[in-house]
Amino acid sequence: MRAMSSNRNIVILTGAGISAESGLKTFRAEDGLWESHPVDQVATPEGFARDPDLVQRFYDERRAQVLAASPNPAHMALGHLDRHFAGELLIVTQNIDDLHERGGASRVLHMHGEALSAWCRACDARHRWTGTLREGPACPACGEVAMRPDIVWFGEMPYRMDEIFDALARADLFVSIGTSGAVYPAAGFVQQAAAHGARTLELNLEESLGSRNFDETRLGPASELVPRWVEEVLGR
Ligand code: BJW
Repeated sequence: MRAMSSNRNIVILTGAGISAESGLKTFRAEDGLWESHPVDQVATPEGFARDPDLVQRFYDERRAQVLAASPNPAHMALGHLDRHFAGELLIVTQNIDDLHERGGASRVLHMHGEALSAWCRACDARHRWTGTLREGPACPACGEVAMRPDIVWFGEMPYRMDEIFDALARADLFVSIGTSGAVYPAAGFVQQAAAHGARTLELNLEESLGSRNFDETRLGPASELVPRWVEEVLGR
């Protein structure tokens, strides 16, 4: 088995678990987001077409929660890794919060969109958005009232998949942090990376649906596991 510090090309996949200790709810826990907001109502294009006000209110609240949250030691450790790791690194996050960026990371790709972005369906422009959308503000670019959350819902294509697949093919270490392995295509990244020869490591509070696919799983809170793993990688 290769030593962690010998890795030159790392792909990290993060999920809701890395932001749980920042106070942002995960989806599939007993008190998770899908308990109070059925997924087909708030996270599908059909749900949005049926009741746009409900969906806009859900994401208006999520946006406010993101703005109020702060990065935790796991985000800070990945920011430190990003600034000090000389090899190739890509943090692919399923999360729509900006806590990786506020934790100091810049090599971040948001495959499921961003809470602080609004997307105009009339002119395709995207705008940084910190306010609400439910009252139907006009698009700053074209003036139409057609803005939706810039979020990838079920049945929609996640963002920048070509870049992600290229990075997975080059990776010699794939690390998954705080994700249940319930949602594709992200749940399949571990097998893709392994097929190209990468070592695979999972950091999670508990065993996930995908645990059996990893070379190694470490269990515990991300705020403890991630800083420890980053120290290993940087060889300190
Ligand atoms: C801690 C912790 C702590 C807690 N420390 N850990 C079969 C094959 C392929 C696709 C499909 C398929 N069957 C159906 C599909 C399609 C569908 C899908 O996957 N459905 C499943 C239900 C099966 N996928 C799609 O529709 C996707 N698009 C698509 O597939 O396009 C076609 C395509 C094909 C091939 C290539 C490319 C494209 C789109 C999926 C969009 C998902 N959108 C959401 C909502 C929007 C974002 C938002 O509102 O925030 O994204 S759903 C939701 O789930 C959200 C998340 O990003 C995503 C993943 O959840 P995550 O992050 O794993 O959270 P949880 O709650 O599930 O888990 C938390 C974990 O943290 C747990 O494991 C805890 O233990 C852990 N944890 N505290 C460490 N302190």
